[in-house]
Amino acid sequence: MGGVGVQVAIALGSNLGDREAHLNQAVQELGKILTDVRVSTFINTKPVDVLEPQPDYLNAVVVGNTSLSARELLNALLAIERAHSRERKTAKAARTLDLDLILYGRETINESGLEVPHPRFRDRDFVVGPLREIAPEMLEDLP
Ligand code: PH2
Ligand code: MG
Ligand code: MG
Repeated sequence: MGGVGVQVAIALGSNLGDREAHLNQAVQELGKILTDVRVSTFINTKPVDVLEPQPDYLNAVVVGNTSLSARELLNALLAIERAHSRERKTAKAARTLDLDLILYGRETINESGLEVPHPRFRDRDFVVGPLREIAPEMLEDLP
């Protein structure tokens, strides 16, 4: 760990446009708000739990430390999504870039739009796999 602030895990996903460019740019942008950044391998995954046929996703996880509050971090993630022309027409629709806050230290937060640990991440191999690759210790002793 080391560094200042709280260690956080963020899941990245893209299944529209140049998926790799979206993820690479998101990693760069996350580098401005996190220190001690670790980036997983980018993995191609079949869509899970979606409502209509969709292209495959490119998924990854980024871990780092931040001095932002959870709400400030969430707002920063939403701003990065918007900068990638993310549209929110329907839930779970295909998207250029999805940035989900998975873990904020060991805190449990249940506020509108802000739930950590992310309520479904343990069932999502495309999050657990990359997180285990770069920060297996974060998967231990979770709330
Ligand atoms: N995200 C979803 C729904 N389904 N499936 C995969 N493979 N990857 C994702 O990132 C993903 C998904 C909603 O955010
Ligand atoms: Mg998501
Ligand atoms: Mg999301």
